[in-house]
Amino acid sequence: MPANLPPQYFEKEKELKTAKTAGEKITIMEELLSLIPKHKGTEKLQALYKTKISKLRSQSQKKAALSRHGPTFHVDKAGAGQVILTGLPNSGKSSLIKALTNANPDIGDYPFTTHAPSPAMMMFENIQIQLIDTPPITPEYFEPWHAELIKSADAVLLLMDLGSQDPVTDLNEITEKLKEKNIELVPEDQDISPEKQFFLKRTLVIANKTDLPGSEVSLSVLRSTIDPVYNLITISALEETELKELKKRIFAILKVVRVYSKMPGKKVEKRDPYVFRVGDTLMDMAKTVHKDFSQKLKFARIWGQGKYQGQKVNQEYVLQDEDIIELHI
Ligand SMILES: Nc1nc2c(ncn2[C@@H]2O[C@H](COP(=O)(O)OP(=O)(O)OP(=O)(O)O)[C@@H](O)[C@H]2O)c(=O)[nH]1
Ligand SMILES: [Mg+2]
Repeated sequence: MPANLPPQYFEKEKELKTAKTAGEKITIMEELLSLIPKHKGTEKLQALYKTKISKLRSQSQKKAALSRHGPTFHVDKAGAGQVILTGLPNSGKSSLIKALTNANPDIGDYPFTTHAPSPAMMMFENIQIQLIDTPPITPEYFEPWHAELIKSADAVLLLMDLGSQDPVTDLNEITEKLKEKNIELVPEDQDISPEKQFFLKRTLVIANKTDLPGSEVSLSVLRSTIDPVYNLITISALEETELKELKKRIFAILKVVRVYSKMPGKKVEKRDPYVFRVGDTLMDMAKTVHKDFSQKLKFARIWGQGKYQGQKVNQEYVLQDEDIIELHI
């Protein structure tokens, strides 16, 4: 079957020949992947790029681990989702990490207090979500590895400093730098097709430092620019206000559901849920619980959402947050 590659593909392919760093190569290959039409005739080509990208990623990771000074290029995912904190210097990224997790990052009123990415786990009810603290993005400084890290994350928290005189210019500076690397921030409820997942990033915009005198002025300027598209969240990382609401929004932006598996006749254990993507079905769950279940599943009973009390559901049933499910084989 012919591949039918579009002209933009061949243009982009030329860039690959001149790319120098692993980060540049990965970015170009991700773009090439998004330009390849998805059908049987291109499966081999898609697989080729995916293999090359994963090889380059693991090589870069090893290199970063060997270099004493180089920051880590890639952070292995952990927990129910990976969320990256982004912002200008001093916007309060590390302060927020400190407030939301058990991590104890360096915090300072000078730029680049944080100089390497650093993951930390945030507890949300009965699951853990991985947050990544990062160095700031500035008009002069935005390394390819940093863009890569954002592209592979599941969502972004963009920190805005309400102590700033001009938060709109701050916002533009960040979005311009991201755009240079083909990253576009999008609102939290936007659906993203798999081909675009590296380039469109669901984002919560967080206005930090509400405790500062005069912060209301910056806040109203910022609101007039981005509300209601982004439904701005206002917090003080220092005084730890509004963090409960923020945590809920972080969970929601990941678009995942928690599901509890229950043995017939036994009580449900709610400590350690399975985590699935919104839209996943009972069959996805059966495959995860045990490989045999996908073949042998006869039916399931469900409790949850205030409307199910042990009713039977079939394989296509779409899982909902906090469902309790009893699989019968
Ligand atoms: N008043 C006030 N100050 C804050 C708040 N959050 C952070 N700060 C202060 O802002 C300064 C920068 O905080 P950091 O958390 O280091 O900021 P950062 O974004 O991690 O900075 P870089 O690592 O340089 O990018 C520190 O002096 C913090 O104490 C807040 O909610 N209110
Ligand atoms: Mg920091």
